[in-house]
Amino acid sequence: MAESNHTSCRIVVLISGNGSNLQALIDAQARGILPGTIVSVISNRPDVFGLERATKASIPAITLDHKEFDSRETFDQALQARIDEHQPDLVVLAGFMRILTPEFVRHYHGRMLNIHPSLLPKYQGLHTHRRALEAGDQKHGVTVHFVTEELDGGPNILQAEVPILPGDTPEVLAARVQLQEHLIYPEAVRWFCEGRLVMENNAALLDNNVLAPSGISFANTEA
Ligand code: NHR
Ligand code: GAR
Repeated sequence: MAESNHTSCRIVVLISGNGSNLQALIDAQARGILPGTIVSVISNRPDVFGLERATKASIPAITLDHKEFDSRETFDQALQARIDEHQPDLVVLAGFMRILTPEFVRHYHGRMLNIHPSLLPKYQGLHTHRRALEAGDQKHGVTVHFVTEELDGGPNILQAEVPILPGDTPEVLAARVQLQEHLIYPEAVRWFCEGRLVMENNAALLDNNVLAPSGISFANTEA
Protein backbone atom coordinates (compact mmCIF):
# COMPACT_ATOMS: atom_id res chain seq x y z
CA MET A 1 0.00 0.00 0.00
CA ALA A 2 1.52 3.30 -1.03
CA GLU A 3 1.77 5.70 1.88
CA SER A 4 0.34 8.53 -0.16
CA ASN A 5 -2.86 6.69 -0.88
CA HIS A 6 -4.36 5.75 2.49
CA THR A 7 -8.06 5.89 1.88
CA SER A 8 -7.95 3.66 -1.16
CA CYS A 9 -6.66 0.57 0.71
CA ARG A 10 -8.90 -2.16 -0.68
CA ILE A 11 -9.50 -5.08 1.67
CA VAL A 12 -10.92 -8.52 0.87
CA VAL A 13 -11.91 -10.56 3.94
CA LEU A 14 -12.07 -14.38 3.87
CA ILE A 15 -14.28 -16.09 6.44
CA SER A 16 -15.66 -19.54 7.27
CA GLY A 17 -18.14 -18.87 10.05
CA ASN A 18 -19.45 -16.44 12.62
CA GLY A 19 -17.47 -13.47 11.39
CA SER A 20 -16.99 -11.63 14.67
CA ASN A 21 -13.54 -10.50 13.52
CA LEU A 22 -15.09 -9.33 10.26
CA GLN A 23 -17.58 -7.38 12.40
CA ALA A 24 -14.75 -5.73 14.32
CA LEU A 25 -13.28 -4.58 10.99
CA ILE A 26 -16.66 -3.39 9.73
CA ASP A 27 -17.15 -1.42 12.96
CA ALA A 28 -13.66 0.08 12.72
CA GLN A 29 -14.36 1.19 9.17
CA ALA A 30 -17.71 2.68 10.23
CA ARG A 31 -16.02 4.62 13.02
CA GLY A 32 -13.55 6.02 10.52
CA ILE A 33 -10.48 4.47 12.13
CA LEU A 34 -9.69 2.13 9.27
CA PRO A 35 -8.19 4.03 6.35
CA GLY A 36 -9.49 1.50 3.89
CA THR A 37 -12.57 -0.17 2.50
CA ILE A 38 -13.74 -3.76 2.83
CA VAL A 39 -14.61 -4.36 -0.82
CA SER A 40 -15.60 -8.02 -0.63
CA VAL A 41 -16.26 -10.86 1.79
CA ILE A 42 -15.83 -14.46 0.65
CA SER A 43 -16.82 -17.54 2.66
CA ASN A 44 -15.88 -21.12 1.84
CA ARG A 45 -18.97 -22.27 3.75
CA PRO A 46 -22.54 -21.45 2.70
CA ASP A 47 -25.08 -19.86 5.02
CA VAL A 48 -22.68 -18.70 7.74
CA PHE A 49 -23.52 -15.71 9.93
CA GLY A 50 -20.50 -13.75 8.70
CA LEU A 51 -22.16 -13.46 5.27
CA GLU A 52 -25.18 -11.82 6.90
CA ARG A 53 -22.92 -9.37 8.70
CA ALA A 54 -21.38 -8.37 5.36
CA THR A 55 -24.73 -8.00 3.64
CA LYS A 56 -26.06 -5.89 6.51
CA ALA A 57 -23.05 -3.58 6.04
CA SER A 58 -23.72 -3.43 2.27
CA ILE A 59 -20.49 -5.26 1.45
CA PRO A 60 -20.64 -7.63 -1.55
CA ALA A 61 -20.45 -11.17 -0.14
CA ILE A 62 -20.25 -14.55 -1.85
CA THR A 63 -19.78 -18.20 -1.00
CA LEU A 64 -17.16 -20.24 -2.79
CA ASP A 65 -17.79 -23.74 -1.46
CA HIS A 66 -14.59 -25.77 -1.35
CA LYS A 67 -16.66 -28.96 -1.51
CA GLU A 68 -17.55 -28.12 -5.11
CA PHE A 69 -13.92 -28.38 -6.19
CA ASP A 70 -11.97 -31.56 -6.71
CA SER A 71 -8.67 -30.35 -5.26
CA ARG A 72 -7.12 -27.64 -3.11
CA GLU A 73 -5.41 -26.31 -6.23
CA THR A 74 -8.62 -25.81 -8.22
CA PHE A 75 -10.38 -24.27 -5.21
CA ASP A 76 -7.51 -21.86 -4.59
CA GLN A 77 -7.34 -20.90 -8.28
CA ALA A 78 -11.04 -20.05 -8.25
CA LEU A 79 -10.67 -18.21 -4.95
CA GLN A 80 -7.76 -16.18 -6.31
CA ALA A 81 -9.81 -15.21 -9.37
CA ARG A 82 -12.74 -14.05 -7.23
CA ILE A 83 -10.44 -12.08 -4.94
CA ASP A 84 -8.50 -10.43 -7.75
CA GLU A 85 -11.70 -9.14 -9.39
CA HIS A 86 -11.60 -6.63 -6.53
CA GLN A 87 -7.94 -5.65 -7.00
CA PRO A 88 -7.23 -5.77 -3.27
CA ASP A 89 -4.25 -4.24 -1.51
CA LEU A 90 -4.79 -6.60 1.41
CA VAL A 91 -6.36 -10.01 1.99
CA VAL A 92 -7.49 -10.65 5.57
CA LEU A 93 -8.12 -14.18 6.87
CA ALA A 94 -10.75 -13.81 9.60
CA GLY A 95 -11.56 -17.25 10.95
CA PHE A 96 -10.86 -18.75 7.53
CA MET A 97 -10.48 -22.50 7.99
CA ARG A 98 -8.92 -23.82 4.78
CA ILE A 99 -5.20 -24.37 4.41
CA LEU A 100 -3.98 -22.43 1.37
CA THR A 101 -1.66 -23.74 -1.35
CA PRO A 102 1.88 -22.35 -1.74
CA GLU A 103 0.96 -20.82 -5.13
CA PHE A 104 -1.94 -18.92 -3.59
CA VAL A 105 0.12 -17.72 -0.64
CA ARG A 106 2.96 -16.57 -2.91
CA HIS A 107 0.52 -14.56 -5.04
CA TYR A 108 -0.46 -12.50 -1.95
CA HIS A 109 3.08 -12.33 -0.57
CA GLY A 110 3.35 -9.47 1.92
CA ARG A 111 -0.33 -8.55 1.59
CA MET A 112 -2.18 -11.28 3.48
CA LEU A 113 -2.80 -11.35 7.25
CA ASN A 114 -4.20 -14.03 9.57
CA ILE A 115 -5.40 -14.04 13.15
CA HIS A 116 -4.60 -17.22 15.01
CA PRO A 117 -5.94 -18.03 18.48
CA SER A 118 -2.69 -18.90 20.27
CA LEU A 119 0.57 -17.30 21.31
CA LEU A 120 2.45 -18.36 18.19
CA PRO A 121 4.78 -20.19 17.73
CA LYS A 122 2.85 -22.22 20.31
CA TYR A 123 -0.08 -24.30 19.03
CA GLN A 124 -0.04 -23.92 15.28
CA GLY A 125 -3.05 -25.53 13.61
CA LEU A 126 -6.39 -26.39 15.16
CA HIS A 127 -8.01 -26.79 18.63
CA THR A 128 -5.66 -24.29 20.24
CA HIS A 129 -7.80 -23.54 23.32
CA ARG A 130 -8.19 -27.20 24.22
CA ARG A 131 -4.47 -27.82 23.69
CA ALA A 132 -3.45 -24.87 25.91
CA LEU A 133 -5.75 -26.13 28.69
CA GLU A 134 -4.55 -29.73 28.36
CA ALA A 135 -0.94 -28.55 28.58
CA GLY A 136 -1.70 -26.82 31.88
CA ASP A 137 -0.58 -23.44 30.53
CA GLN A 138 -1.19 -20.38 32.70
CA LYS A 139 -1.48 -18.02 29.79
CA HIS A 140 -2.85 -18.14 26.30
CA GLY A 141 -3.73 -15.59 23.67
CA VAL A 142 -3.92 -14.60 20.05
CA THR A 143 -1.51 -13.58 17.29
CA VAL A 144 -1.86 -11.54 14.11
CA HIS A 145 0.76 -12.56 11.55
CA PHE A 146 1.64 -12.29 7.89
CA VAL A 147 0.65 -15.43 6.00
CA THR A 148 3.50 -17.41 4.45
CA GLU A 149 3.70 -20.92 3.05
CA GLU A 150 4.43 -22.28 6.51
CA LEU A 151 1.10 -22.81 8.24
CA ASP A 152 0.75 -20.27 11.07
CA GLY A 153 4.48 -19.69 10.66
CA GLY A 154 4.69 -16.25 9.06
CA PRO A 155 6.18 -13.29 10.99
CA ASN A 156 4.19 -12.07 13.97
CA ILE A 157 2.79 -8.56 14.06
CA LEU A 158 0.71 -8.29 17.21
CA GLN A 159 0.06 -10.60 20.13
CA ALA A 160 -2.34 -10.29 23.06
CA GLU A 161 -2.02 -12.50 26.14
CA VAL A 162 -4.86 -13.59 28.39
CA PRO A 163 -4.69 -15.57 31.64
CA ILE A 164 -5.96 -19.12 31.92
CA LEU A 165 -8.14 -19.31 35.03
CA PRO A 166 -9.25 -22.22 37.22
CA GLY A 167 -12.31 -23.95 35.78
CA ASP A 168 -11.78 -22.62 32.25
CA THR A 169 -13.36 -24.62 29.45
CA PRO A 170 -12.27 -24.26 25.80
CA GLU A 171 -15.42 -22.19 25.22
CA VAL A 172 -14.85 -19.80 28.12
CA LEU A 173 -11.21 -19.40 27.15
CA ALA A 174 -12.09 -18.83 23.49
CA ALA A 175 -14.45 -16.01 24.48
CA ARG A 176 -11.71 -14.35 26.57
CA VAL A 177 -9.31 -14.62 23.64
CA GLN A 178 -11.86 -13.32 21.11
CA LEU A 179 -12.35 -10.13 23.10
CA GLN A 180 -8.66 -9.43 22.44
CA GLU A 181 -8.91 -10.49 18.79
CA HIS A 182 -11.46 -7.77 18.15
CA LEU A 183 -9.09 -5.17 19.60
CA ILE A 184 -5.87 -6.15 17.87
CA TYR A 185 -7.00 -7.16 14.37
CA PRO A 186 -8.39 -3.75 13.34
CA GLU A 187 -5.21 -2.18 14.70
CA ALA A 188 -2.94 -4.37 12.54
CA VAL A 189 -5.11 -3.78 9.47
CA ARG A 190 -4.99 -0.03 10.13
CA TRP A 191 -1.18 -0.09 10.27
CA PHE A 192 -1.05 -2.00 6.99
CA CYS A 193 -3.43 0.40 5.27
CA GLU A 194 -1.42 3.37 6.52
CA GLY A 195 1.61 1.89 4.79
CA ARG A 196 3.40 1.49 8.13
CA LEU A 197 3.42 -2.30 8.25
CA VAL A 198 5.34 -4.36 5.70
CA MET A 199 6.87 -7.81 5.39
CA GLU A 200 10.52 -7.96 4.30
CA ASN A 201 12.86 -10.96 4.35
CA ASN A 202 10.30 -12.94 6.34
CA ALA A 203 10.17 -10.29 9.07
CA ALA A 204 7.42 -7.84 9.97
CA LEU A 205 8.45 -4.17 9.96
CA LEU A 206 6.48 -1.37 11.60
CA ASP A 207 7.65 2.16 10.77
CA ASN A 208 10.84 0.62 9.36
CA ASN A 209 11.64 -1.21 12.61
CA VAL A 210 11.93 -4.98 12.59
CA LEU A 211 9.46 -6.35 15.14
CA ALA A 212 10.46 -8.86 17.80
CA PRO A 213 9.65 -12.53 17.07
CA SER A 214 6.52 -12.28 19.24
CA GLY A 215 5.39 -9.13 17.42
CA ILE A 216 4.16 -6.22 19.51
CA SER A 217 2.86 -7.89 22.61
CA PHE A 218 0.12 -6.90 25.05
CA ALA A 219 -0.23 -8.62 28.40
CA ASN A 220 -3.68 -8.75 29.94
CA THR A 221 -3.30 -9.92 33.49
CA GLU A 222 -6.93 -9.27 34.45
CA ALA A 223 -9.55 -11.73 33.29
N1 NHR B 1 -2.43 -21.22 4.68
C1 NHR B 1 -1.10 -21.04 4.68
N2 NHR B 1 -0.45 -21.49 3.61
N3 NHR B 1 -0.43 -20.46 5.69
C2 NHR B 1 -1.10 -20.05 6.78
O1 NHR B 1 -0.42 -19.48 7.77
C3 NHR B 1 -2.51 -20.22 6.85
C4 NHR B 1 -3.14 -20.82 5.76
C5 NHR B 1 -4.52 -21.03 5.78
C6 NHR B 1 -5.26 -20.70 6.89
C7 NHR B 1 -5.43 -19.93 9.22
C8 NHR B 1 -5.03 -21.04 10.22
C9 NHR B 1 -5.28 -20.66 11.67
O2 NHR B 1 -5.26 -19.47 12.02
C10 NHR B 1 -4.63 -20.14 7.98
C11 NHR B 1 -3.26 -19.87 7.98
C12 NHR B 1 -7.15 -23.92 9.00
C13 NHR B 1 -6.36 -25.01 9.31
C14 NHR B 1 -6.80 -26.41 8.95
O3 NHR B 1 -6.21 -27.38 9.37
C15 NHR B 1 -5.14 -24.80 9.92
C16 NHR B 1 -4.74 -23.51 10.23
C17 NHR B 1 -5.53 -22.41 9.89
C18 NHR B 1 -6.74 -22.62 9.29
N4 NHR B 1 -7.85 -26.58 8.11
C19 NHR B 1 -8.39 -27.83 7.63
C20 NHR B 1 -7.94 -28.08 6.18
O4 NHR B 1 -7.84 -29.27 5.81
C21 NHR B 1 -9.90 -27.84 7.59
C22 NHR B 1 -10.49 -27.61 8.93
C23 NHR B 1 -11.97 -27.24 8.85
O5 NHR B 1 -12.52 -27.06 7.74
O6 NHR B 1 -12.59 -27.12 9.92
O7 NHR B 1 -7.75 -27.11 5.41
O8 NHR B 1 -5.43 -21.56 12.52
C1 GAR C 1 -11.42 -16.76 15.81
O1 GAR C 1 -11.27 -17.03 17.18
C2 GAR C 1 -10.11 -16.99 15.10
O2 GAR C 1 -9.00 -16.67 15.87
C3 GAR C 1 -10.18 -18.47 14.86
O3 GAR C 1 -11.52 -18.75 14.58
C4 GAR C 1 -12.35 -17.79 15.18
C5 GAR C 1 -13.24 -17.18 14.14
O4 GAR C 1 -14.17 -16.34 14.73
N1 GAR C 1 -9.37 -18.82 13.76
C6 GAR C 1 -8.94 -20.05 13.59
O5 GAR C 1 -9.13 -20.92 14.40
C7 GAR C 1 -8.21 -20.27 12.30
N2 GAR C 1 -7.89 -21.64 12.18
P1 GAR C 1 -15.03 -15.33 13.86
O6 GAR C 1 -15.55 -16.08 12.66
O7 GAR C 1 -16.13 -14.94 14.79
O8 GAR C 1 -14.13 -14.19 13.48
